[in-house]
Amino acid sequence: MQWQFADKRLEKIYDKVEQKTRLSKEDGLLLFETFDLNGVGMLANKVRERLHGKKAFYIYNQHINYTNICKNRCLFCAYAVDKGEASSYSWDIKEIEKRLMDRIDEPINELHIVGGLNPDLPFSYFTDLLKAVKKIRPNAKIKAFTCVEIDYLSNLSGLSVDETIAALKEAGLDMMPGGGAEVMSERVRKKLFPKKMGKERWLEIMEAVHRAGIPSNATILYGHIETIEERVEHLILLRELQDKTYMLNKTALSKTPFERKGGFSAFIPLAFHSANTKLLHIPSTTAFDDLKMVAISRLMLDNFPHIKAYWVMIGEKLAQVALNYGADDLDGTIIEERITHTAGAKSAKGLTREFMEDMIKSAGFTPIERDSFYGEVNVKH
Ligand code: V47
Ligand code: SF4
Repeated sequence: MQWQFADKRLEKIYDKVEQKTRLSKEDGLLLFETFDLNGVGMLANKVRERLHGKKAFYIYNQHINYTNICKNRCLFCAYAVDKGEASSYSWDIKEIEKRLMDRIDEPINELHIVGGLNPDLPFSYFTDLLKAVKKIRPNAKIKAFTCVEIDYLSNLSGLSVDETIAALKEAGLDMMPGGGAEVMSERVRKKLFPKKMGKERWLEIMEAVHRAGIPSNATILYGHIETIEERVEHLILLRELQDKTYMLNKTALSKTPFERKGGFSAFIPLAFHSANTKLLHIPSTTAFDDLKMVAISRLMLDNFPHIKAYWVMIGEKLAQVALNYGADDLDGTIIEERITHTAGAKSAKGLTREFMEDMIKSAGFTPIERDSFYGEVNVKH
């Protein structure tokens, strides 16, 4: 029997989901406009179950935010400071080695490494950093640097974008996180992150990254001044790039457990947190908005294998609920997250593997510990 939608307009989207037809911009707008959250969630869950059944993924990871000095100073960012400010820091390679060694007994599978744009760091710092991490953790994958950092490093080194990516890959870069695109709207960029690259450059660099055989994630920063239309346009731009890199990388990137269809692996909606930013007047996102963002991402991004509910941003409890609204991944155990916690996130600093597994099981899903490429690890049969 067909689901009884509170908002009958969703019936035509149900038919499209059933027939695996791509949703249009108008469909995306309707999904954001409707108050029928459970209807939207049911549709997203249908897609989620088709792709992953009852599996829910997480990873045992460690974040390394190597410096908080950043010359961009985006208005939404609480993490970045100017050089000389009391809270500024920049870790040298020895400090990073120490932080890795402090946790060497833990079964960490992925190092997530990002930082600000600190003019004092030479290009060699970045290749040395990757090599040092690989030496200490040869079996873990390195997911590092956003397109913003790649663009910066290309300018710093005088290398082309392709050469920069090749040099970083050679030094140990395995994958890139999402981040940096924020919301692909020139209107929003001018107001909130005027010093950061625009959407054309972000898409151009991401395409080059995928062409080089390096997979990445993608994100959206939502819940500030963006419109619903800008959110939908952002999702469509990502979907189009995913189609394009599939064509480019048919052989290189499709041989993964889930037959990845392009360079993008997961999409992560990031809920804006205003504490300690210049946008303090903007209220937090609501649970309604957070769940809808997850669900609509699942529905619009039909060519993305994974949607993450990032518990650091929306809290452990809502992330668990989001598993029924289209999300199939809860990201990682993470012990030390700085970017969102500086902006006032109330979530825990880190979760144990047991907590993560219990959270997934009690929502009716099967926990799967994964590696960076969604290969299953520590499988207990
Ligand atoms: O690009 C900055 C966001 C991003 C705030 O790929 C903020 O697996 C909320 O990209 N409130 C970096 N968000 C984080 C990121 C990420 C996180 C987790 C997993 C992955 C992945 C990627 O953090 C930035 C920006 O969009 N951000 N300030 C803030 N006040
Ligand atoms: Fe710098 Fe990134 Fe923060 Fe912008 S979001 S100020 S680029 S660290």
